[in-house]
Amino acid sequence: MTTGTLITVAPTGAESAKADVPALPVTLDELVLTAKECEALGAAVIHVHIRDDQARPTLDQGRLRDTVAALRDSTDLIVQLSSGGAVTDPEADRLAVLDAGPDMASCTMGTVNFGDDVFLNRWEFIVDLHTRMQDRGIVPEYEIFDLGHLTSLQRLLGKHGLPAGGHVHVDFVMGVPGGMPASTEALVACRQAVRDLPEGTTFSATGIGRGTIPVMLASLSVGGHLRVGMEDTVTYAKGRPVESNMQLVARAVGFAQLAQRPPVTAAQARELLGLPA
Ligand code: KMH
Ligand code: ZN
Repeated sequence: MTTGTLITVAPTGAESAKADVPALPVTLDELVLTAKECEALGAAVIHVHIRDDQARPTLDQGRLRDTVAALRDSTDLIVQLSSGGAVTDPEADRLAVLDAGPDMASCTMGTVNFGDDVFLNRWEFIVDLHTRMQDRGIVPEYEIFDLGHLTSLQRLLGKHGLPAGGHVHVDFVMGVPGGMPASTEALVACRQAVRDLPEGTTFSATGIGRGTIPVMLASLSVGGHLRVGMEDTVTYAKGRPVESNMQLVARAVGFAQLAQRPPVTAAQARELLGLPA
């Protein structure tokens, strides 16, 4: 069992506008530079959403392939594409994300209200995503926005088997308006429910907005890993906008070191997540 901390950076997301958040990496060059700098600081996984020439979220197949290739050329980071996209993305486009051949892809374990929107994840769609990833050797990160999503994951694995590589890794996304709160109590409840999943299941956690720091500290204290980045928060501290993703990764690394659980390298993360070396 690793005692280190797996740090995932989620630098862009699909929700913030470049006009509102100028530091958001939206071009391929900005993304690659961010990836290199976050890797140097201690990130091991990059959770990727891409943008078009107008900085709008897109699941364009060519751009996704170019992005995977560029990140592999420039870094050793584990490339995790978002299959969640934006709330408006059709299921077919979200499934087609896998055609870009990432190491990992996200797989959200249920529908959730998402602010004023709905992030739709039908059971049949989840099964489709999970089985396609099994077929292609793409390792999922199961996104958990609510406690019941863990029950759905237990059902999924029971009916359709373990993911590629045989290791189960989940990410608690806490504090989305409509999902579970970004509280220590909710994280502990999730951590308890993880015990019903296959032995060795690992988890990371991220708190949205002001939940970032409490969730980070709570996750470290109960043996969890960390996801940070401008997808999840654009405010560093009260009244202080995030200057860059690197600022968030550096803070996470500092907390992990204080917790005596320093960041794992990308190579160690591959082993942890059941990815080929
Ligand atoms: N943008 C959200 C609707 C994922 O990347 O898989 C979905 C999301 C989760 O960010
Ligand atoms: Zn995402």
